[in-house]
Amino acid sequence: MQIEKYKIEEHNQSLLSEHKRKYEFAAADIKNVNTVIQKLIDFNVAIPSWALGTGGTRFGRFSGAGEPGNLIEKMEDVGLLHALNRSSGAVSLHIPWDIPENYPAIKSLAAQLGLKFDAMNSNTFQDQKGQELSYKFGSLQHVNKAVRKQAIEHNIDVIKHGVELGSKALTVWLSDGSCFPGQLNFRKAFQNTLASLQEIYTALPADWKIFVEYKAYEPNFYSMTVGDWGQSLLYANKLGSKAYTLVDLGHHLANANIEQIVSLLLMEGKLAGFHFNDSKYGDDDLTVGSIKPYQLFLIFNELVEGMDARGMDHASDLGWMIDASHNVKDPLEDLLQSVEAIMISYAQALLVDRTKLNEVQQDNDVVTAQEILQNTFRTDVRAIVAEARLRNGGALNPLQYFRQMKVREQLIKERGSKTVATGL
Ligand code: LRH
Ligand code: MN
Repeated sequence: MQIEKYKIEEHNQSLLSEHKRKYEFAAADIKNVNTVIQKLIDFNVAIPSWALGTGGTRFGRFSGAGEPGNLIEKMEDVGLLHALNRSSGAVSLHIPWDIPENYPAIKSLAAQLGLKFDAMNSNTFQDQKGQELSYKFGSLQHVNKAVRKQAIEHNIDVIKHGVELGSKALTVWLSDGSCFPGQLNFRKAFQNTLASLQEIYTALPADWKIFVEYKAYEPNFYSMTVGDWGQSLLYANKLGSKAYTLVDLGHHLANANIEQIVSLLLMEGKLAGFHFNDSKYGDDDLTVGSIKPYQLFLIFNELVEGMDARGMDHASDLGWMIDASHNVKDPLEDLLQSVEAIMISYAQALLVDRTKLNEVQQDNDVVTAQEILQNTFRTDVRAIVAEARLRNGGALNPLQYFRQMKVREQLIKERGSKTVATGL
């Protein structure tokens, strides 16, 4: 299913006067409003191919209807999101959940939908049918060299798929670790994992990057062999200049100061990018900005400050990806809300008066520093984000369009109600 441009124009026409009123009010206080809007137009967030169907937990999965039953339909769903918000112009594939059978067909569909292929994701956290050796006790860390070899070859296969599609990065998240004290020799597990990553690193094309994603716990519950940003950075520094640390917002222990981690990884030039989501307790993979919107703003505040300090290009120098799971929401509505939350936090971070903030930081004027950040966080930038969409050919209110035009109902008519998407 594709969305016709004239239908989006009709939608925008119906909302234009209200939008213009709100936009003029919001823009009145923003000196460089057109610069801000251009940065929003240039900014895209990659959609995870594994989060286009209904997710679940070990306690149950309540499948939705009209889900994409194959990679083509998943691409079409990402194309739908991008047609509505013009900020979802990339897809991140997970192998083997989304093996591209016909590269030319997938590439021409991506071009037609205006989509790029962001980082590829390997999977050595599940045993596939017909797989010779099990990953029950890990993959790149495994005590058995043959298991490590099998996992290394899988990652190299994933790179090959990515090269065919034009991707430029491999994300490696390892479920490797241990569940009980004494189960694992931490040093040997680290050294096995590093040696395995070095073989994968050697197979990287010259213009590729490898993203080492860390996670504090789950599915191992005593130790994870890439358990925090420090361990990931240790691997990335030992691997070389093409290796970076990927920050999944849900992969931290409670109350971790993620914005400080981001600032320091940026300072070191070792920040890969993000798996955006939100959480209250563990790796809940909830809608971005749905639980801790202020933390998301503080993270983007550090990103804009740190990227500008290094002269980085906001849109292309980091990996912007969502990694969420939709247990109770329509996957596409959830993703529309997540992209909107990211665009709002980025827009607000662009409005922070950095000159003034630097001044009051130099004066240890703690109160004014907080006022600068919280006044910006309490600034309603939704009309600015909507104006960027309007100028970029998108819908003024993507979620309203999705509901009013009964997009899910149309997908159900096309696909039936029994299709199940591969993924989490
Ligand atoms: C692990 C993770 C990783 C993906 C998986 C789907 O929790 O965040 O990024 O491979 O989710
Ligand atoms: Mn992730």
